Amino acid sequence: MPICLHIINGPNLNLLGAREPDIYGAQTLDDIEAMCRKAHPGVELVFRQSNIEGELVDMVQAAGESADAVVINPAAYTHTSIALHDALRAVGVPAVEIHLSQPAARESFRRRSYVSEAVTGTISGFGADSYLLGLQAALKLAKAHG
Ligand code: CA2
Repeated sequence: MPICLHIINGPNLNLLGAREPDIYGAQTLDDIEAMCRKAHPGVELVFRQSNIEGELVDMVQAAGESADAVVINPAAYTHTSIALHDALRAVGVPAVEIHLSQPAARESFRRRSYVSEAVTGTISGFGADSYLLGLQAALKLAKAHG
């Protein structure tokens, strides 16, 4: 069976490419998904997005059932969501938090991540390449967890 990685995207990331390209880049989320699939043809990738916190919790729980590891860009819920923190902790699937931008270099409210405490590590500030770097890290975690 191929390794299965779930890539979970939070609120407003469906707007990528349309607004604020100076911060988040010119690529759409579909472009990023295509780039991820091209980079990992042999890996089963489940790529999802929601603007709704509870749906993101459901996605984390589903990943706990069928993914070998998770890459998650929780977007603004990074800074607010104890529910996502709890879900990641509860399912115990190896997870990598990613961000397009570098939240630590932006407004002070972005310095707090509730998700960081529930994941193995974080990659941020590399634009769309954060997804590729996150996938690489998740693949390593998946292989290590066998
Ligand atoms: O840098 C990231 O990937 C973030 O997770 C993006 C979130 C932000 O709240 C985090 O602090 C860092 C925001 C996603 C909003 O995406 C947009 C895309 C296009 C236009 C406007 C917003």
